[in-house]
Amino acid sequence: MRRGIPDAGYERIRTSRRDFLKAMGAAAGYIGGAGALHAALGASDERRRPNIVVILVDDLGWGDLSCQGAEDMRTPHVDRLMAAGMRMDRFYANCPVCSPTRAALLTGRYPDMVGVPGVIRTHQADSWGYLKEEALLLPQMLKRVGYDTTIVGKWHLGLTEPNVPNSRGFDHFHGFLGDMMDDYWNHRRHGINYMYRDRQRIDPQGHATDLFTQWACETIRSRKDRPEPFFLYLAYNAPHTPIHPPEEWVRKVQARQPGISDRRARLVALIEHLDHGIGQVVDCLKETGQWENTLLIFTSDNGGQSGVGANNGPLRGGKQDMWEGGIRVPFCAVWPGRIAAGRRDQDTVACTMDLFPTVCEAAGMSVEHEIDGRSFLGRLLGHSQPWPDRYLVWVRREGNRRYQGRAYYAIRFGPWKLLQNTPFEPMQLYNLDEDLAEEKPLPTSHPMYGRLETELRRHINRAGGIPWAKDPVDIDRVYEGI
Ligand SMILES: [Ca+2]
Repeated sequence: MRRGIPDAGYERIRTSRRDFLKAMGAAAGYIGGAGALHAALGASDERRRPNIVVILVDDLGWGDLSCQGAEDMRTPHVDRLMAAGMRMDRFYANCPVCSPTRAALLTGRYPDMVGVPGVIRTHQADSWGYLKEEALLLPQMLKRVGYDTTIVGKWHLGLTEPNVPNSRGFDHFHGFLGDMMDDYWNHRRHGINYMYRDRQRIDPQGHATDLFTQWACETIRSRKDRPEPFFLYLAYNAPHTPIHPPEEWVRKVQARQPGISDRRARLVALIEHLDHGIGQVVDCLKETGQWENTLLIFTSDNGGQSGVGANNGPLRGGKQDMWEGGIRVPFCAVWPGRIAAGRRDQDTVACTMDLFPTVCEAAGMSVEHEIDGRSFLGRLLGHSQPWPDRYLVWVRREGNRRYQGRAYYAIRFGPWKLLQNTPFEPMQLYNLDEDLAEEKPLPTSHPMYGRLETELRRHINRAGGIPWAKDPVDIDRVYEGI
């Protein structure tokens, strides 16, 4: 067992070198995976394509679930999901902050390859991304094979046309456009109401987590008995700051956990309340008879924010950092009858952008255009899918005093990881297999230092052709009225 990562009760899935070579031998058989699955689905029987539910939570740290080792927390519903399918221990968000990871999820590209290396915000002077208008989004792909597509919750990929959900492939949008809410109850950001139902501004009453749960359940119920499959992207804003749990949930945590700090109790309560909502969504899928034909994916967009009491387990750092605590996130995929329950993968290094081709393959489609992600559906289904090491790059551009509008990076290959946490510090090399906590930097003379540096430069050069700001920028142009 890797240090600090609980694994009781789970089958451990390891790939030895021999297994890997054997799998490579079988690769030709696997490469037809999408086609084979498509044939199995039956091109003429759209009803057999699975519903797809992606639950993306916001700033949930590696250790902030009871099944991930949080002893002061009870998250029975997500714990059950983790046990009901395949859980992955080496799953990464594509960025240590929100917008870029969301861009990677919906495009299958590195965030800076689609213009979103940093957070998109209301004020252009502090906005570090503009989603490339030509980028093909996951809901657009799924619509090609008949999916009904819905986003509930946080969009965070643009505030103006054409970068709003209904113009980028979602049939239905029920949620908010912005980067965060300053208040979970009134849902405003900088005093602006970004809550919409499709293109209509709304002003609902209630806690944001409850609203998104309710809207997700309404979507699921309304899809019952419909012939076409649905894609539901449920992007909760919890447990992102501000830490605004319903007070009764705080009291419940304080009664159960004597001695817990107020700060931690509030975060635990916000997460437990989120867990409760996810349980309702799963119940809704089951009650409407759609659970058996649903691929459900659960993950977080970046690590937990240390300053508000988040727990990133044995990992160093948190949100905003390129340390493991900033980018390594909980992950599971559940698909009754297709993904065996109780499996735990401790080897496959995958990330958010891999979900694009994985979901497309599960829907029986192949991806013909250029993407950076790689489907791991074969691994989820228990096939001997080869998984050669690859260079994985993380980027974030940010504008406050610490970052000055510049980008900082990490790159990983096999166990080797080169990273920096601001644009102004030297890159540091670690071997994650031997030093998961990233406490023992290796010398710059190490051969992997130069190799990773070179590959990172190649990536930066490649992404250099993609603008991350719209030119000319009209900073007064807002979503309303377009
Ligand atoms: Ca986030």
